[in-house]
Amino acid sequence: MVDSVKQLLKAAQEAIAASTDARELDAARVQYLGKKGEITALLKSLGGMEPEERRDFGQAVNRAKSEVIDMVNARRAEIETEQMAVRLAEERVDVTLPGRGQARGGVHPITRAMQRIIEIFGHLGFEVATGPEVEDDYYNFESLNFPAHHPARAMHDTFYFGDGRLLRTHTSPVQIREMQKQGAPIRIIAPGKVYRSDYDQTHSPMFHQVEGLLVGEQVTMADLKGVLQTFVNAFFEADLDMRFRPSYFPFTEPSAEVDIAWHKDDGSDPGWLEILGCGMVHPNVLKACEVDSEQYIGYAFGMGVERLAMLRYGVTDLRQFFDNDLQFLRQFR
Ligand code: 2NM
Repeated sequence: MVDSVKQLLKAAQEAIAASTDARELDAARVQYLGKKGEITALLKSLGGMEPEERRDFGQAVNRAKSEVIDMVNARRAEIETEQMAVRLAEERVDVTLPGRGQARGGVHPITRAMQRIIEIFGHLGFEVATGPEVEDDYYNFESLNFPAHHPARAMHDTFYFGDGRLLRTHTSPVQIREMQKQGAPIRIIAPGKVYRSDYDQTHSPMFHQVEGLLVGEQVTMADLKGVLQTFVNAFFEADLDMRFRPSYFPFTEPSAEVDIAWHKDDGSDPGWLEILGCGMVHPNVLKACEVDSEQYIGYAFGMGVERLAMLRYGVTDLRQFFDNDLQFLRQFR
């Protein structure tokens, strides 16, 4: 009888040794030790034996059972070690290999120009204000003293959503919102994306603007000119001649366009180049923001970032800023 246990033990040992992964090993374990396993069946049969026989046989079966348990555990540890060795070999990393050349990215020239502008005005005490790109007629036009059917609205080539909303054509709405919030005095710039339905060598339907606004007591156009001269010299890192030329904007009175004396690289005669617009904030704009236009006076200005970046970096087609041609962009790294 005990011989049969030995045979069973031998068969179990072979099955366990033959198992090559956790699943096969578990199948072998279930075959011998499971609820309906062969050793379990022998243990169940003890109940029907004579006491004499039962003692020896019981000891043999119990010993066999603990041996099989030990064998399963030992084999499980072996399998785990084998599998770990395989994984380590497969996932081996050669730390001596040279790295793949990772190209260094760079900041887009428009972003860089924008950061420069923000930094320069930051030194002059201007805080950055931002606001929504989707606006309505009130903030984009009406509060800025655009008469209802004034041609200046058409000049802006506005994108309308058809439900009263529109894409802002300038960042002035940000200044209105900020002035309504903060009141006067105030000194802010509003950088951001603006949208006009226009597309050629010098126009893109989305472009970037920085507008500035200062409102205080006894502010003059000379203050405005001084700030803009300082800005222009800092931005172009040069001592540039600058002039105000009379112009018209609904939101400023008087209004001016600012030209700088520009020497082209080709050696031709210097000429005047328009780079921004400005003026003294129209009293109606202050009134829309509930700022007392008797006590307060302000100046404002606005510039196109692409235009300034073109001049600063010698780019001749504004569309290059939006093509994302890496050969073009790498020049600014
Ligand atoms: C320009 C030219 C002149 C301007 C006006 C305002 C506001 F909101 F305060 F009325 N912000 N920016 C302004 C004035 C913008 O861009 C050519």
